Amino acid sequence: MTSTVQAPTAHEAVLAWVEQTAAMTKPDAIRWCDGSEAEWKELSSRLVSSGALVPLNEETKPNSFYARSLPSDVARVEDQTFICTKTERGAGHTNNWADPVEMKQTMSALYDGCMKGRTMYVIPFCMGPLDAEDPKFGIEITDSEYVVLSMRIMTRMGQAALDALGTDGDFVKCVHSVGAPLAEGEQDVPWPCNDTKYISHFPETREIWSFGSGYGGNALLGKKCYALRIASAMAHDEGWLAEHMLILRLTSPEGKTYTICAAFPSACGKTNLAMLEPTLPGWKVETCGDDIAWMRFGEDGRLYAVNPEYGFFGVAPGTGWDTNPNAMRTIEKGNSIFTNVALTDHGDVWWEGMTKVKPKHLTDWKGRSWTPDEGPVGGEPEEKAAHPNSRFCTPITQCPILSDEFDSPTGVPVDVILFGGRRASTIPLVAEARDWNHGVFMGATCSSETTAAATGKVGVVRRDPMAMLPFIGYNAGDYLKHWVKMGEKGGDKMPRVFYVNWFRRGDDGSFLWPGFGENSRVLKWICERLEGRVEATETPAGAIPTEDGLDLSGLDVKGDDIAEATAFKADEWRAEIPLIQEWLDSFGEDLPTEVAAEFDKLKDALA
Ligand code: GTP
Ligand code: SPV
Ligand code: MN
Repeated sequence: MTSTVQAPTAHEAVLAWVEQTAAMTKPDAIRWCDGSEAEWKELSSRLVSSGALVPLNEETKPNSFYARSLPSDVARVEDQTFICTKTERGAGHTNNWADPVEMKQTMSALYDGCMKGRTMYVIPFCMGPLDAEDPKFGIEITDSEYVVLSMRIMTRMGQAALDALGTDGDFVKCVHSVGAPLAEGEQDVPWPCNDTKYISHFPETREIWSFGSGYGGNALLGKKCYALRIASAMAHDEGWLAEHMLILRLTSPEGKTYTICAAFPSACGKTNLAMLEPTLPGWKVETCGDDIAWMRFGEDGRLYAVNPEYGFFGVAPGTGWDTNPNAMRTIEKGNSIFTNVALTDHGDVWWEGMTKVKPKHLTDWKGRSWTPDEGPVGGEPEEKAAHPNSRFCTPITQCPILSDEFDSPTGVPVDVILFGGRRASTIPLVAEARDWNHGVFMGATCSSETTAAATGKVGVVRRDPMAMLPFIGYNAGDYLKHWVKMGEKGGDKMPRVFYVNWFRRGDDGSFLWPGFGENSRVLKWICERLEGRVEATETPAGAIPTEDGLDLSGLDVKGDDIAEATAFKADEWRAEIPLIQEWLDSFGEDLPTEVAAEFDKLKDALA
């Protein structure tokens, strides 16, 4: 084994932990990642030679690669994701809990020798700008080159992060292994992983242990594991918020800029809204982030949002020139990794929704020859060419509408918070909260149909508080209480809260609202509400646009679709009450009284 003597740091705790992890996992070599171009070239070439990556067409996707995972390793594994706190209450009723000592015993047995035949990479990284007042560092140890390459896109990593950490800085210890040791001379497989998977978090000691999966959310530990689960626990202790939110800057034709943060569950539209191309003339959107927002109070008492990430790990299907042209422009610049999409005969990528006309021939995400009429050879004609949770991993700096404020160490002042989900009925297109606690209630009771971003059934309605159900790193009751307390602290300087639903459906099953760029019409209404320029109709579920409230100029929609999309329907809300009741009851004594009081108001108003 290569010793750590040449380690590019004098940080004692880092060195000791790297030694200790190597002693447990027993890699053939240890490699400290510097984040250089040369390192990217070397590791990507190695994966191309071994067949793990396919280089894409240099003309259309320069310096980009294609990966196919095993069909059993395509999404986050919520069933195998654990919050390990001393008491079961610490993790709360929405998480899988395990005793930290027992979990470490279980996983140590799995980690024992798990990196044999492989290199152990040490990836120093920083979530958020390196020049932040309180930069949040992490070090990920992994035996996957795919993870190293992806972390280089998704985070600020390498020697610069290690230098900024200094010799005694705090860091989150992140251990990852695909769990597939190689015997002497054994040939590697394209996607090493293990049927046994554990994604474990130790919020009390700020550690992450991941085993068995190579998929993004399970393996790129800076993302969901650190920047949401561990960071939400840090944020609770330190008085800030770590949220599953996009951050966008919207400028009106008069030149006024608003910051909007929006929490939608996985695969429910954050990336698309973050890069929206407004259909309304004169409005401009700039992107700060598409998945995670860290929000802290600034000196002026307002909330400021920072995107801790450095890349997009976006849902590929549905991304096209007509839906999200800015994402298309971002990936066109190359330097990206595509996973589980389809491959064209020209060495480019394709997925459902990219183009209206499907290519005549593709290689599908399972590596089978595929045609639009017949589907894959040996499969069913209706099988999609790309997996529904196939993803592009691409540098955020390539986004043509990236905000100048993206790199700001203090972030951007938040004017509006949106909650949303994927609901075929009940939830109107847009509704404004009466005040902060009503907004917290909206977030707390937010619900959505499940998507392919996590393993399990798709299309089942579940409550997803603040779009954080899979990502709250501690007790969900304490989390809601923290939201209430943040409002008490921020008072009238807190952002205004709205609840949106782009996914309401008509009797024929089709979406009532055109979505995508047309969502700018809803954002305009929200800005007008902020300016006190537009009236609204009060309903028990919040204030909704009046009949002529939304700017629909130039919008071609059929019949009463817009009226149906925006409607508050009391009977549908009455049917929702028992579902909300059941959800809030599940918190038991941990439910904040403020949230219970808002529910009482809703029930009274509907009675
Ligand atoms: P994660 O990365 O999993 O957190 O997801 P996300 O919230 O960023 O979701 P994303 O923007 O990638 O959207 C997921 C899917 O929803 C894609 O297939 C989009 O095409 C679709 N979608 C996004 N916005 C809209 C919309 O306004 N209307 C409709 N009908 N579909 C949308
Ligand atoms: C999500 O599932 O919400 C994602 C993708 O953003 S992953 O990083 O894999 O969790
Ligand atoms: Mn996400």
